[in-house]
Amino acid sequence: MTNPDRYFYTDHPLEKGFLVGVDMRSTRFRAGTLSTEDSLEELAALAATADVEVLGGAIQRLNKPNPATLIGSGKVQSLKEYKAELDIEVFIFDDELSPRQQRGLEKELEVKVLDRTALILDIFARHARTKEGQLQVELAQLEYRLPRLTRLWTHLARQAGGRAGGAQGGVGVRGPGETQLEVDRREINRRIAALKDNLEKVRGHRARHRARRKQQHVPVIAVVGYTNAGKSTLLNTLVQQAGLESGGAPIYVADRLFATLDPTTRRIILPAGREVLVSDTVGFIQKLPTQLVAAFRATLEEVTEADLLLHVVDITHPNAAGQAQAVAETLRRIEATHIPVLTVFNKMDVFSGDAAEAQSQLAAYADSIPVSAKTGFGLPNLLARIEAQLQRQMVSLRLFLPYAEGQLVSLLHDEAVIETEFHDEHGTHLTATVPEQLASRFEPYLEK
Ligand SMILES: Nc1nc2c(ncn2[C@@H]2O[C@H](COP(=O)(O)OP(=O)(O)OP(=O)(O)O)[C@@H](O)[C@H]2O)c(=O)[nH]1
Ligand SMILES: [Mg+2]
Repeated sequence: MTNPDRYFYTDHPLEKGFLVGVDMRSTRFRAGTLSTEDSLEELAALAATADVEVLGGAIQRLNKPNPATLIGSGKVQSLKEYKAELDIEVFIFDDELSPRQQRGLEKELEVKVLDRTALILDIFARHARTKEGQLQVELAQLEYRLPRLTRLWTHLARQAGGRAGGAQGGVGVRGPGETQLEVDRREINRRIAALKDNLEKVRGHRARHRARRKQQHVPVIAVVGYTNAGKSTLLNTLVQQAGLESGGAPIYVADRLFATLDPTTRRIILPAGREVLVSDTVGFIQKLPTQLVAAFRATLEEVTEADLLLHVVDITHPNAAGQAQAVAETLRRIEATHIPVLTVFNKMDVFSGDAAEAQSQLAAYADSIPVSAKTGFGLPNLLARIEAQLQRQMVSLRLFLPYAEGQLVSLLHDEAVIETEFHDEHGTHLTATVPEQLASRFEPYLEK
C-alpha cells in the first residue's frame, strides 16, 4: 500500500518488530475495552505508524502476570526462537511492563523491548509540532523513563565493567554506575520541574484566552473521539460549509493514528446566524497512558472547558463500540462528564448499511447523528442539532431592563432568543431564552 504521507519518515529505516499480547483470565488484570486480538491488531497499526515492520505476533493466556517477565518462561523461550528466525530487532508488548519486567525481558531476549505506552509516546514525539505539544510529550516521556532509569545503569555498569577490570568487577562497577544514575535522576527531575513550570505558563495563557472568549459569549464546541475517527476531516468540512471567510488553513488529515496532537480552533456560523468556536484536538485510544493524560492537561483543558462535545465515532470500524466506550472512559478520566455530548456516526459514505443499521449496531447511542465528514452528508442536520442543543443549554428569563441598560437589551438581541418584548415609560419588559453562561449578568433585572 502506498501512503502519500510516508515521505515524512524516509530517514527512519523500518525496524523488524514482533508483538506480544497477554490474555488475562481474571478481569482483575485486564485493561482496555477491546479483546486481546483486536487490541493486538491496534498495536500493529501503532507500530506501523512508528515505522516498525511487524513480522508476527503472539498471545499468551495467563492466570496472572509473571512479576519478572510478565509472560511465562516457556513463552520467553519461543520468543527467542522467533527472534533468531525472523531477525527481530524489537519486541512490543501490548500491556504496560513494569520497569522490572522490561529489564527482565531485555536481559532474556537480548534485544529492545517496548510496551504500548513507550510506542505511543514515540508516536507523539514524532507528531508534536507546536511548542506546547513538544513540552507535553517530553514531560510524559521523562515521567515514563524516570522509574526505568536503572536500565541505563546496567548499560553503564557494563561499559564501566569493560573498562575497569572485567565482568566480575562488582564493587568498582557499582560505584560509578550508581553515581551516574543519581546524576541522571537529579537531572531528569530538574528537567521535569522546568517543563512543569513552562506548561503552567501555557495553561495560564490558555485560561486567559478562554476567559476572553467567555466574555464574548461565544460557545465552544470540542470535537472528541477515537484516533482516526475523522475529527479533523469533520472540522475541515464544517469550516467549508459554515465557516467564516477567513477560515484558516485546513487541518492535517491522514489515515494514521494520532495525526493531530495540537488543538486548532475555528469559527463557524450556525443556521440561525449564531457564531460558535469548534476545536479539534488529540484523539483518544484504549489503554491511554496515564503519563500522557497527566502531561497533556493544558491541551485537554480545551475539552474539559467546552460547552458542548461532539463525539465522532468511525461507524465503519469493526470495533466501533469498544472505541466509543474507550472515549467515554477517557472523558471520565479527564473529568469532562458534566459537558453535554452529541454523538456523530462518521464515514457513513462507506458504511455498508443505512442510519438505522448504524443505530442498531451501537444501540447505546440511539440519538446519534449520521454524517460523512468526507462528502458532507448529514452536516446540515448536524449543525441544526448543535444549534438545538445549545439552545437547550439556555435558560428562560423574565426581565425588566431600565432604559439606562440599553446595552444589556442589545446583548439580548445579539445572543438570546426573545419571546416577548414591550416598553413602558421606565424601560423594557422581556421574556427571553439566554445562554446559561450569560444568565448571571441579568440577575439584578429578573422580574418576579
Ligand atoms: N470514507 C471516509 N473516510 C473518512 C471520513 N472522515 C475521515 N475519513 C478518513 O479517515 C482518516 C482519518 O481522518 P482524520 O480526520 O485525520 O481523523 P482524526 O480523528 O482527526 O484522527 P487523529 O488526528 O489521527 O486522531 C483519513 O484517511 C480520512 O480521509 C468519512 O466521512 N468517510
Ligand atoms: Mg486529527
